Amino acid sequence: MADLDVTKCSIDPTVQEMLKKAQAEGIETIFDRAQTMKPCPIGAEGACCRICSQGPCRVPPPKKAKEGEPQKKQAVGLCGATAETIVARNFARMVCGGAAAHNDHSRGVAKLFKEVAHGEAPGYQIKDVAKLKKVARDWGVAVTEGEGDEAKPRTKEAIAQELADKVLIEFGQQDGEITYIHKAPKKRQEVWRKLGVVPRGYDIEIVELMHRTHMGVDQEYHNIIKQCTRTALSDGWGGSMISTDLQDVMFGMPVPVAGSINLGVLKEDHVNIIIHGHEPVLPEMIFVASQEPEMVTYAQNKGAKGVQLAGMCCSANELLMRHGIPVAGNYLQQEMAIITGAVDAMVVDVQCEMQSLANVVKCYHTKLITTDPRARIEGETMHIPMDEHHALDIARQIVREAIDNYPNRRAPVLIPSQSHPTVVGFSYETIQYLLGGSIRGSYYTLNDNIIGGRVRGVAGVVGCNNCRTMHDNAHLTMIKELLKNDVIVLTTGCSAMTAGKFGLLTPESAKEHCGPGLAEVCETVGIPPVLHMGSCVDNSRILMAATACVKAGGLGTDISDLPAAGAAPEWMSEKAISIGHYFVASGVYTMFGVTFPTTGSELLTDYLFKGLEEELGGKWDLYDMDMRREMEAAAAGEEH
Ligand code: BF8
Ligand code: SF4
Repeated sequence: MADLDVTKCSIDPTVQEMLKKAQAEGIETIFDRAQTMKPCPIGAEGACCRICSQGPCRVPPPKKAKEGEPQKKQAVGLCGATAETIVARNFARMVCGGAAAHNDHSRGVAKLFKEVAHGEAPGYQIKDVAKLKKVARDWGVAVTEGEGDEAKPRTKEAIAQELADKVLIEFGQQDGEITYIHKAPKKRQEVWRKLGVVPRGYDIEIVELMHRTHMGVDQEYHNIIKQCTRTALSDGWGGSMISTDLQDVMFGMPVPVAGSINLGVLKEDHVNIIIHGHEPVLPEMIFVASQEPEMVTYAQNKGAKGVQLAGMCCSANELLMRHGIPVAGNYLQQEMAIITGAVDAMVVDVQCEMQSLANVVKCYHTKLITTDPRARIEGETMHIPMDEHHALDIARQIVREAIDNYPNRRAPVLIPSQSHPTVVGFSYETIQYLLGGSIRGSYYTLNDNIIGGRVRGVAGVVGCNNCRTMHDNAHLTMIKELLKNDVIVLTTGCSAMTAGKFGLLTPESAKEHCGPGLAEVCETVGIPPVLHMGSCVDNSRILMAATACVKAGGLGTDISDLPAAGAAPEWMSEKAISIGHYFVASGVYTMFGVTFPTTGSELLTDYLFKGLEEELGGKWDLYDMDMRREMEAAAAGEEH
């Protein structure tokens, strides 16, 4: 275990408190490992190739020669691959990993949707018929049958069955264009068509990019990045958008709802169940099961007052947005939750679940339950696989496991006191409604405020935590700085949770944190200055909000004309790279923090940071240490 200064690990007091407890109890966490294991500097800049067994070949930029000494040449791989090729291939494989995660999530949702449409998934339903019809229209599925006066509404099942088939076909589609591309502004579609980057299907782009980055295939970096663009677009304007839409249809479209966030939402005298992961399919049923009166009685018979469900990572965002289920924390708090000693079961599905959970639970009574056949964890875990034909039964089994485990609590329980109220649930449709009321609901009101100078722009601040940088600090610093400058913030993922934990997801916070223009707008509309739009697949909602701004008029004819930017100041996952790249491809200036995975090639990084702008109107950038210091100094100046 490392000697940790917990105040440098996180700005979140709950994390600091739990880290102290972990230290006292001898539990190793990711924060210890971050101290003892330094990242490989060559891998960090993308300059290590290990895609064939002649490598790994390392090609970092040569050190600058001392005066009078000859400059060393830039190394190439054994096969002659240049740094540009190697770094581009590594970047591309991150895009592949991220897009695959989102598109495979989406496939699961689409398959469930088909079963629901055919009445083969008991417990699930088509909850939001208005959204079903809206999505059906996007896909060219008729919502009525018969002509003219004879026309009658089709049943929701008939619409859903046809829609499900159309959606599922696009996963394996080989040619043509994916449907949702047509929802982008016309001018954006033309940019993509001209460049030849419109995705044909959701699987094909990932497979082709994997092929092209195999040894000895695509060895021209512009060409590799071009396929990255096509693949990332198949995520943002494809898989992610499908997940968002079909989840809304089945589980309900989010509308503003109150919630609370941080480890303080756990209750010492309740059975605590944490839902952790990304796919809301089983969590929706666990929510139902945990509320059943028999289940509450069962918990009471075991000595608990009830069942407290709380979320972690993006499954949390999904449940929070639709049902107001409290959030226990973001990515770097998963080990911390168990260290409270109060979690009776942590139920995981897919993505962002650290394998170390299996190690931490050994020291507590917590049951770690995996539920997806694609995501098992070695060690002391329990596997209860999801089956959509019996989802509610499985959910009940899981809740009962947690309740049965309640009497086994052993370590001293310590739940941090902090939790903060939030208002969440801002789908792009809801924002439209709030901005203008039901009659002339329109993003025009926002545009009008931008044109009038009250709001200076829109920023999407999204993405992960990363233990290589102080937990939550960069998110909070950046968001506060944006608000101060009258920039409204749209947020998702772990970043949204940071905003919530530090009190920025309430309408009242506008007065305290925003410049006068934005504060006035938030007060008039009654919204928080930071709008929680959901999980990471819900970044598609941000794309739709940007498109709605373009369509409302007055700010240009393309997303790249908007005063809008994207940022993931603490990113760590491959999904973040796919998201960042589809933001860039959609015409957005996109800034990532901590490190950037292509710095091993100046040429390639220059292309991503400058060259792409000429083609796509958007570009990558790095939120580097200098910028950060400046912002932190500005923030500190405010406080003193
Ligand atoms: O999908 S923000 S750490 S939890 S990857 Fe993971 Fe990153 Fe959090 Fe959600 Ni998104
Ligand atoms: Fe080295 Fe080329 Fe093999 Fe990569 S593909 S490991 S650069 S020989």
